[in-house]
Amino acid sequence: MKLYGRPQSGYTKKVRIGLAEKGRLEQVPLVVVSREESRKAAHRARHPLGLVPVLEHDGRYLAESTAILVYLDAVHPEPPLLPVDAWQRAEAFGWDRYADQALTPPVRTMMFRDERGDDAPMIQAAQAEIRAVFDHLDHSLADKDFLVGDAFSLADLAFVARLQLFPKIQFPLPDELEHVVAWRDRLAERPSWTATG
Ligand SMILES: N[C@@H](CCC(=O)N[C@@H](CS)C(=O)NCC(=O)O)C(=O)O
Repeated sequence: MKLYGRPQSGYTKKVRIGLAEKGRLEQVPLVVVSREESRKAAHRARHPLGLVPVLEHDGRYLAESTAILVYLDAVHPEPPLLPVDAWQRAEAFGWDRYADQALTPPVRTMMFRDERGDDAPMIQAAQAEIRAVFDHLDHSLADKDFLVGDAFSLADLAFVARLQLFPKIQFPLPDELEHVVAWRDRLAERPSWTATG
């Protein structure tokens, strides 16, 4: 197995966090594909959109971070990333999509904050979107340690690579959202955060 990606790519990190959770980070080497290379035919043959990450296994290529994590969870089941219970399993996929749709776009916008300045309307809108996500997470985490059931899962993992970025985008988690802050701190204590952050 090998993983095509970039160390700083959030979705590459997402897969590497899953590998670290399973104690397999060192066994799956990262083949760095630069942005320039990712647009060329060789990488398009691995991923039709020319994106990263892509997992290679037995001469086959698998695109999409969530699909890759589902595969890794099937071939290396311990510790599981997906709950067994049907409802909780579906909930975990729901959180994963929510992270993609609600958090990734404003965080990407915030990466350009220095160029645009804090007062730019798109930066302010991005900050408001991020705050709305944190409000929702805080509410959801009020009576539990992890987003789904009582264990770390894909639901939490989907947020880790973004949360790791918050110091860089200079967006401190609001102290009053105590459940989110405690959850972030729990995630940050996991070896998978340290290995990939
Ligand atoms: N839905 C895809 C998203 C992949 C994605 O957006 N990858 C980014 C890097 S994090 C990318 O390749 N962007 C194009 C580029 O950087 O040139 C997944 O989950 O794998």
